[in-house]
Amino acid sequence: MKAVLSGVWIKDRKREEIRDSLRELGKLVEAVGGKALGYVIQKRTKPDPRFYIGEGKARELKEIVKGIGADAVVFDDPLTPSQIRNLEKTVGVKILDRTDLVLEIFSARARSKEAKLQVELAKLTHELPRLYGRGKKLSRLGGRVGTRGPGEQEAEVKRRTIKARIHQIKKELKEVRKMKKHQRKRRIGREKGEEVIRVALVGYTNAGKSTLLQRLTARRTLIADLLFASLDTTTSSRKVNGDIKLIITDTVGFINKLPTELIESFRTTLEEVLEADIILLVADISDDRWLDHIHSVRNVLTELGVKDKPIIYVLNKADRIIEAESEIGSLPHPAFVDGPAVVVSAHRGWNIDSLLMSIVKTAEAGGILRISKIASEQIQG
Ligand SMILES: Nc1nc2c(ncn2[C@@H]2O[C@H](COP(=O)(O)OP(=O)(O)OP(=O)(O)O)[C@@H](O)[C@H]2O)c(=O)[nH]1
Ligand SMILES: [Mg+2]
Repeated sequence: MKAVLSGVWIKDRKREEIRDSLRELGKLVEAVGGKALGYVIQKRTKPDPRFYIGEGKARELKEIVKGIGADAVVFDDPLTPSQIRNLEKTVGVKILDRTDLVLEIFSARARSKEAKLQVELAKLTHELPRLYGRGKKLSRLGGRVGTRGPGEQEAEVKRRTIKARIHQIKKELKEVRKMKKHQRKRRIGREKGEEVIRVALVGYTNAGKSTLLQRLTARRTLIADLLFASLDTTTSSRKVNGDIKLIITDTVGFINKLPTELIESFRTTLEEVLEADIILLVADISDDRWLDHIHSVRNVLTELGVKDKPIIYVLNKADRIIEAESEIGSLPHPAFVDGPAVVVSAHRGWNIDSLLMSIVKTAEAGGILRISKIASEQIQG
């Protein structure tokens, strides 16, 4: 795919915001094996309901696409089915949006049965409303207004097939999920009287969550300089302060404008975040946008229903901004995060002890240790 990136610049957004969002979109294009050739942005007060960008701009886009030999245009925001149709007709190449790309990447990366099912579910959920649009359009070929043309019948059959498949996937997911929960319990069973802290690693994709899990527990999972390397949750454990057991779960990464279809499909996976006592929100501080990434992760957490859970901000990849571990102490404390923050390098193993201390302290302050002790006493009794 050789793509032109496109979007609208709504007045109240900052120039850098648009630029960085497009840069990220370019990375998504690369992640599906394509190449971003350039971009076309239009300043507008609001998107055009029929073409998203203006109709005139769409015609201009056609010339640009022809001129530079692109075979697709990728929009930075979700398009409606009719906008896609209108744009495809006018511009003459494949029209995609951010959601399509993210779904494509997830689809290519899914390995486990659970991940595959979840991605399929998200794709079908994404496809369904588009079929409605298509059905309406095709039905016009079928004859008079109000009759059901052959196009609409065909779309109706397809819709029914998709709905049945969605139902089936949800059932299968429930089964897979039950099994996984059982396995997890067996693998990381709590011994009698043991104190436990359950920690979930969440964060923007590529922030270093899997690297941190490996650093903390020596558990190997896929670590890669890729968007969305991990789609499955991985849980592993270690001891801290002698005999407190830390159970740590690595999860799928987030991105700005994460498609709601995906959040919905991965909800069960992400439920492990809801079960956790403490959230470690991992961010890559060598990335200019790390604060925005934290905000967008916070938004997804809210969407998932996570609230009143202690969050520790883990500011990772410190080795990219300072020379040595000893310089961490002289970094200014980030006053703009609303919780304890620990600067680390998961890669180099810097400041990991402070992170562990912060976890124990947060657990003590939140009464988490005491509660799990009572729980285990009840188990004993
Ligand atoms: N320099 C440096 N690189 C790091 C550090 N932590 C992780 N990385 C690199 O960043 C990239 C992403 O790391 P992962 O651990 O796979 O990131 P992730 O958050 O699990 O990403 P997803 O699974 O895609 O959400 C890899 O190339 C890592 O080697 C760090 O502390 N310093
Ligand atoms: Mg990962």
